Amino acid sequence: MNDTVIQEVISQFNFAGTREECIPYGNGHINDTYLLTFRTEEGIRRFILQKMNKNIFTKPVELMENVSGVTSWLKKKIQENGGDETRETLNLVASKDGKPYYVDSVGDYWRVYFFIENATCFDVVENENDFYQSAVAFGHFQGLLADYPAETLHETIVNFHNTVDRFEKFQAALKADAFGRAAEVQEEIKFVLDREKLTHTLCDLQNSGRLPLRVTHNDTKLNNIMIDNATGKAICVIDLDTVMPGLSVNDFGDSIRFGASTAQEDERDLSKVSCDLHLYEVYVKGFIEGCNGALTDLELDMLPMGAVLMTFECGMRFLTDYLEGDHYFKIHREGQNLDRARTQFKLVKDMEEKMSQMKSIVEKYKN
Ligand code: ADP
Ligand code: GN1
Ligand code: MG
Repeated sequence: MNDTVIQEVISQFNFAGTREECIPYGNGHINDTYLLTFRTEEGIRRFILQKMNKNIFTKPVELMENVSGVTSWLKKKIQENGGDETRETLNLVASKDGKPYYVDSVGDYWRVYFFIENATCFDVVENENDFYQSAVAFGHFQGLLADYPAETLHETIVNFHNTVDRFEKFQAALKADAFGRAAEVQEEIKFVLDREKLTHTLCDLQNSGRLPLRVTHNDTKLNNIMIDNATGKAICVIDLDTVMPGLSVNDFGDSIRFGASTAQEDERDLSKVSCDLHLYEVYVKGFIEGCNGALTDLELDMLPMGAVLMTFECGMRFLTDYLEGDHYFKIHREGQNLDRARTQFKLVKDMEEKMSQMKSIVEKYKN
């Protein structure tokens, strides 16, 4: 990143001390994230500096209204519950003009969060307790936001988890085949086209009102949770860009897609990729506990479907992006989005085979 721009941005926030470094940080696929370090008289102070992806988040001001609203709400709830609001929610640093963001001279939007110290984000489950903790935290997160005035939330990405719409976008990308890549991925394309009917399952239940709309996170990857290094507890849910009204089963499903997989999201050796039913069970237990009785019977019954559909949808999104020349998800090597799509489809296939076991596991924790 151009250091002049970084200088400009940093000068627009009130940081104490002298800047030590500003380095790219984390494994997010969307925003440009930096770790920003200052040396002050009291010691080292760290911050997360993020350039928001304005191609994806086309209304950054509204997005930041959501983030400010949700973090203020969570702060109040955490204080009421006797928690530590400096670590249990993201805390924004206001810019010099009092806004929760700064627009630089080329029109990019930046924000700063206090760095949550002594906590870790995991890209794979190293310890099943971390996964269990993340389940409780994501379930609990929904509970804390259950009475949030949902009508004040902006839809930051329209149709974000509308799987039917995602399917239509996939078909459009396939038809255009702008990069001439369709011919080499016929097997993956067939995998998607064969499952058109599946894409309607949750959307139909949502449209008929049988599944309730809740305030959900919508991007519940394990690496969007911070685990306290000392206690092993999930302390903070991060990456709030997609908090919007949505389905609880999708929040559940996206966590399974990422965390119950036996391999990384972009693993090339597909023999390593499957859905680990033990990890699935660990998450089911934690999520149901974290939701604390809030889920309806139908939501509980649809949890396994949420896992299949979120995985399928994500695979379809990776494949769409591959066909469109990788403009959405960041890639670090050629073919990475195709590799990501392949792992997701392998997982879908595996989950389809394990569906009856996945249902029985939910039954076990239902009451
Ligand atoms: P993206 O939308 O690109 O995934 P995230 O907001 O998830 O961006 O941030 C990327 C990574 O930066 C996270 O996975 C986490 O490792 C780190 N991170 C983000 N916010 C904080 C924070 N307040 N304190 C410590 N680390 C953070
Ligand atoms: C993106 O922002 P990040 O890396 O946590 C994406 C999710 C996908 C995920 C796949 C706003 O999440 O929807 O499931 O990549 N976020 C957005 O890893 O599109
Ligand atoms: Mg993230």
